[in-house]
Amino acid sequence: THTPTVLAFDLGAGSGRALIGEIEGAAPGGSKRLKITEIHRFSNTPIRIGEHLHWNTPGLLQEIKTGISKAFQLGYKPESCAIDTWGVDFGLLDANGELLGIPYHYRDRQTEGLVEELSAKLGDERLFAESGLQFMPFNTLYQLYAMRKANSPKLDAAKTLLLTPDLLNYFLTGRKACEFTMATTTQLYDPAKRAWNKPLMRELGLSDSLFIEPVQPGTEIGQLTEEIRAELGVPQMKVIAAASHDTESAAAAVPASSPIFAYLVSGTWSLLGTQMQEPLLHPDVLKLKFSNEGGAGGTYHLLKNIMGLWILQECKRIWEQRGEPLTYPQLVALAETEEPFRSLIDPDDLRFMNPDSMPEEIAAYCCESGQPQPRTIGETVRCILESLALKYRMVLEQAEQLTGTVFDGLHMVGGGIQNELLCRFTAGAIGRLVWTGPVEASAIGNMLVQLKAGGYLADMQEGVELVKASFPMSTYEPEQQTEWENAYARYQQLMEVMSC
Ligand code: LFR
Repeated sequence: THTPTVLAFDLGAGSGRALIGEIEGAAPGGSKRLKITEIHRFSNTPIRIGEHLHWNTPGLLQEIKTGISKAFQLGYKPESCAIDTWGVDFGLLDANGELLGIPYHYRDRQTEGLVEELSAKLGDERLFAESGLQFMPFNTLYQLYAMRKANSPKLDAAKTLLLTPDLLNYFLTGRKACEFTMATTTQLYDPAKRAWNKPLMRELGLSDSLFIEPVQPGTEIGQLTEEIRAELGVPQMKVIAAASHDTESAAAAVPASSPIFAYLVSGTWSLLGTQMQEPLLHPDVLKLKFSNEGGAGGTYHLLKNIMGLWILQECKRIWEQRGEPLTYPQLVALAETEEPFRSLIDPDDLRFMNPDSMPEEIAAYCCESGQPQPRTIGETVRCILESLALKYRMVLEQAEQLTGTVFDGLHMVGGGIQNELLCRFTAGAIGRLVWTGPVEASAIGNMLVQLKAGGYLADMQEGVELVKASFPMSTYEPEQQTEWENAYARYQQLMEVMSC
């Protein structure tokens, strides 16, 4: 029998992976299951060149090629492949269709101060009404404005802007496209008008013809070019636009049992949100700093970026440099035996975006807010994980306030759920159930869009049912409710004091 097979590339800020997805039991009467197999994994390390931080874009393309070769060498026959990545970043193409320069990394410091500058120039209400987004300093808007202010010759020469997944798809197929979910992360796409915000581009001295008309997830972009097939020795394969923003791929794979649910995509970032049918452009969304991002299957997602495990990843890197190379399980084990709620931070304080030394930055925050500074690695990790969990509660309650919904629990998906202490803390902090799984949500959501495009799923809801039938979910019950309630009261006070 025919086994529908697809290949998904999921690129995160720290690593990328290629996974094969197969629908087993697809024969009539069989109970269908999605089987996923990781065939390639690689690290994704930003590169500092001079003053700027860049992505290793050619290196990523090379890894994608390796993934394609491996798929066929291993005997799989994927009908299609698709790529999802982090949001906002892009490459610029010149008039000959060649890449201009090396794409910037969203943590590059070129956009420092620009959120304030554009808010003063254009007003928060307008910026929000025309984008529906929380003003994150790395949004495409601010990156392009930074290049404009620097009189970037690359920007002058640019004819087309392609967001990262579209750029990689272009390298594979020779076809330029713009996928919708990524377009909505730029802060240059107007969700009410469902069109690019060309007046704003012109007002900021940006060309209004850089961006291509968006296409929906599931659109076929093209086939592998002849050159790539010859280079890799592989047959024809379709390249499909996934819900190519990783967060939206992950959200599409949340095994929720009702259409209204709250989720947390946990990785380098923590994205906490809920699926909607329309963007919510109410002024309170601006006030509470939530975003409306386009999703798969015609959905919109109301969500908030929380700094996430980045803070722990950075501490780990610094401790390694200082001769303390600990694994995540070791770090978590140290945190587990430390005194609870000794010191707390706001993970979303911008000082944590890209500091030179994360542990020192945490200590400085604690000192400035009149709390004891973490003295040991264990104390620091405990502070990070408890603070994240408390922040999740705050944001979950804000999402409820904005949508007028009460959520009975929180679905956590993504690599971060392997940190069981964080899942336990989250259940404690929110005082409700936490369901975890699947870990590979982004890759799975990527596959679902391909399988739907291939005609193997009627709609995305059928995809969610497939996820439920295929991957186990764990449940965490809330513990130590009095302690968490007290900590949350303290946390709210801290947020108030530190935001003055
Ligand atoms: C998560 C993510 C977030 C986006 C951030 C930067 O991987 O895609 O959704 O805000 O990365 O692009």
